[in-house]
Amino acid sequence: MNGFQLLPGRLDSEAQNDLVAELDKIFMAAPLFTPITPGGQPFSVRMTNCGSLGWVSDRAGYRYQAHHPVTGKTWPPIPSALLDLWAEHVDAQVPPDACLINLYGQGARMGLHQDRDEADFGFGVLSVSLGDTAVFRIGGTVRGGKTRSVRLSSGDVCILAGEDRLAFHGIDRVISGSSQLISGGGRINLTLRKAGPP
Ligand code: MD6
Ligand code: FE
Repeated sequence: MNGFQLLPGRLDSEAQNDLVAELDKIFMAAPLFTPITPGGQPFSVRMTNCGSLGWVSDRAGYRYQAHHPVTGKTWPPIPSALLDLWAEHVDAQVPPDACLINLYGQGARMGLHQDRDEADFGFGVLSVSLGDTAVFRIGGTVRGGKTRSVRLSSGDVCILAGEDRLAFHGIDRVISGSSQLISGGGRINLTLRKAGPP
């Protein structure tokens, strides 16, 4: 499996609601926090993680770590429905060890970036979108190259693998009011990764 793969409507509304219920429990165990870039700017999204490793960012840099930066506790486990998605679409032998959870409230976006803090780029990154539709932008592996825009709606799954594993990508904006899934509105993006060394 290679490149950028979009699976529109991969999760039906029942599966989406079940995931939101799981996420409500995760947010209690691992509260959302606002990360800071190494340069000191706050992100517009709030984040948390599940899995044995979680992605964090602060003045010291971007990294994966086993503990929540505020509570100091280990992250809660990855819901089994997400493990099943990974096994079906990314790797049936090696499970993901990290799931980054991003919450987009009013006006939140995500600048163009590469996901490159993982030990082995041979594993793809699988993303699940929930709630309001996002305008996703994806380009090539060189910053400043040609990009295209793709809408990610609630229940869509996309995968960056193979030649697109290090493609630049980001979220230009979220279309508020486009979904009723999340109470209070907004969008949640989950990205499953194999972050740690073998
Ligand atoms: C988002 N997604 O959808 C941001 N990363 O909110 C990502 O940054 C992303 O969609 C790696 C692979 C797929 C993604
Ligand atoms: Fe990313």
